[in-house]
Amino acid sequence: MRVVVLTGAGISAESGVPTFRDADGLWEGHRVEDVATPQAFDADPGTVHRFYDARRAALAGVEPNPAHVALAELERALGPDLLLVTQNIDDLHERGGSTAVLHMHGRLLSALCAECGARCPWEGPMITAGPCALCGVAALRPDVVWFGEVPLGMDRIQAALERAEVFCSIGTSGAVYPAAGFVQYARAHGAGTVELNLVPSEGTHHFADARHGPASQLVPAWVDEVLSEVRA
Ligand code: BJW
Repeated sequence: MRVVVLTGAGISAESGVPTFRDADGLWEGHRVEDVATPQAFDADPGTVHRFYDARRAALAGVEPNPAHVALAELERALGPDLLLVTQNIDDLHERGGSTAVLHMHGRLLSALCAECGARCPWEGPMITAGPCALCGVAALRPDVVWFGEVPLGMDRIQAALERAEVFCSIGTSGAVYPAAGFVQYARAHGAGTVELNLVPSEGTHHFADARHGPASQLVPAWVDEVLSEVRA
């Protein structure tokens, strides 16, 4: 069975990672729309670095939850027939056992040189970063996709959505495009669609099947259903 899974901040919420648009979603009084733009970074790089440095440091205190672990089990069963796309920049899918995660909005543990485009693994604060090791220019920034920038891996995602038999969206509000449009695209190409979210998302009416509750319960149950179908 060919499956595309899209995850958002809600899958990491029970691990202790705050979401963006729930009650605790503000960071020091800023909405994500105010700090996650190239314009915000150009105007005040210190504030934007502190936002990402704090989130990178917080990774050390969180662990994957049963939803991440269940998706790793799905990967072991389906192999290349699963495309796991996450909007999250944390590494909880990998720590839960997934090995082939497409991070469409980038990763906290990577730095991007705005001058030459080089990427390098990154741990610790970036606010004090020196110059890029490749081009020597002091232009390192978080390797994440801000509003107005093009998400990563779009060709691969689009191709997988066109071939998918099942599209499952987990823990995302459906407020941010292009991810919010995946359900309609997959459905138009014949996929069954399922939403697993704490509450109905903005796009809940586009899903053939919408289940509401905590990801730590809904995801393992859904994975068990898929696995019994695959193994039948
Ligand atoms: C639980 C739970 C539990 C809680 N269990 N569930 C006008 C109309 C349409 C589009 C646009 C427009 N104007 C501009 C645009 C485009 C723009 C956009 O979408 N803007 C919107 C504001 C409308 N998009 C872009 O600019 C994107 N680029 C683009 O479109 O390029 C053009 C292009 C596309 C394709 C091909 C070629 C060209 C880029 C978007 C980048 C978004 N970046 C961020 C920051 C990334 C780095 C970082 O993490 O800091 O990505 S913003 C932020 O939002 C982050 C997230 O990945 C993203 C989505 O958030 P998410 O994951 O949905 O979190 P929440 O908090 O919103 O929702 C959590 C959900 O979980 C809630 O529903 C809870 O109920 C639930 N939940 N606990 C299950 N225990």
